[in-house]
Amino acid sequence: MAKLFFALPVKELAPELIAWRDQLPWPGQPVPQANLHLTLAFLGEADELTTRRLIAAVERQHCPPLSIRLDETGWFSRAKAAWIGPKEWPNELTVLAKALRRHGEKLRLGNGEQGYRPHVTLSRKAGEAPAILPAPNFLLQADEFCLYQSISTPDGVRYEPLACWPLRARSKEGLDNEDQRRANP
Ligand code: 2AM
Repeated sequence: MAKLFFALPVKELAPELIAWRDQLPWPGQPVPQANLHLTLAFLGEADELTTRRLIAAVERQHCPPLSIRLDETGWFSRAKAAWIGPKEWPNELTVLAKALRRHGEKLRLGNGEQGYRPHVTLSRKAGEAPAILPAPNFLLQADEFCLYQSISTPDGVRYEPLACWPLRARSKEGLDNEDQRRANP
């Protein structure tokens, strides 16, 4: 069984986020740079066949590239996670997150949570909210999303991408092909 989730990688921005966090009195245990991501949907444990079905189902998921301004910090008191996230975000991000959650639900995956609050967790086991002034201002430009497997190791958790899909605007050609596929499945 694999523990799965969908997320936007934050590869290019990660070093800047880490440098910013590390010069602040940020609460909790820092998340390592390689583990930073913006979660889209949490799926939980899935067997191999279900994972393959999930990947096949997501193949035709469309979403344009996303620009997400990370301009506020927050804290999930129950999860004890301190994060950076957007005050406002493109509707396409919510639509993508919900669609991916739905793909999981159709395969009986997920945790039943309905809301979506985009964030990048910067520390765990945080006993308090980060009190950060002035407000941050980073731009996350996402051009792909990935399905990750969470792997526990003696050195901590590691997230391995199992599959990634580009975020791109629908081309006229793509639409035509898709219309054709629908007409002649
Ligand atoms: P988060 O900490 O950024 O919110 C892999 O475990 C990722 O899935 C975690 O980074 C976490 O994202 C999210 N996650 C883990 N357990 C979860 C749960 N029970 N409900 C929702 N998201 C969860």
